[in-house]
Amino acid sequence: MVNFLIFGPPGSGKGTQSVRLAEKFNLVHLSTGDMLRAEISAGTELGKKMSSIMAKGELVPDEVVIEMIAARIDKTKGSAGFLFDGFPRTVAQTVALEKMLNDRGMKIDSMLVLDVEHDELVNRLILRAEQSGRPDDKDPAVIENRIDVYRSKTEPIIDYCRQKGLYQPVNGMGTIDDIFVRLCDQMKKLI
Ligand code: B4P
Repeated sequence: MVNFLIFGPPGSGKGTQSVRLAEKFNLVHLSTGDMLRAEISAGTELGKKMSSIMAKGELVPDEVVIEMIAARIDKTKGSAGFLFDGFPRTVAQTVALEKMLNDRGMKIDSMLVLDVEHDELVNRLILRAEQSGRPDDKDPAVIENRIDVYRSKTEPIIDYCRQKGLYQPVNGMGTIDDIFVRLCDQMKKLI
């Protein structure tokens, strides 16, 4: 099992690239953003509680996403590995993920960090808003808040992972195809 984190600010291409990478390397793609949006679409109690937090661009509580991921890890035993997309987003989530994996005889093998300029992030999300109808993409103030939340709460994970030798920066500027090739080159070193 080889387990990757795909990491970067909102709009950096995590979700876009994860779909392709999971297919190429036969990994299980786990996106907490997708799982939360599925709860909202299904109109569950959890979805109702989380939708206003997400619409403001804030992070949902750690225990909610940790529980979701734990349930999915146990359902998908025996795969080639996991590709965690948008999770972890806090150091507490990272520690919880490490424990979850360690308890099951696994570990985080690599953290791929997409590096993208601020203006490009905003442009991509504004463009996506036209097609996705996602409330957190529609309002420029919410986009800025998501980027601020990333810098203050999520980015500290980079230092945590760097100390463990897991950090692998990847240039996230350019076409989707070019970035895919860069990510594949990094991943092939481990798979
Ligand atoms: P996510 O679903 O993770 O969404 P995101 O950060 O906006 O990035 P995403 O992966 O979807 O977009 P991508 O960069 O691929 O999170 C949404 C919300 O859920 C969070 O704000 C939070 O409230 C909550 N949440 C999720 N996980 C959580 C957790 N663990 N803890 C707490 N809360 C959590 O792509 C963006 C756009 O750019 C797309 O339209 C794409 O087509 C385009 N694009 C990508 N690459 C491009 C390129 N190279 N060139 C041009 N366009 C490109």
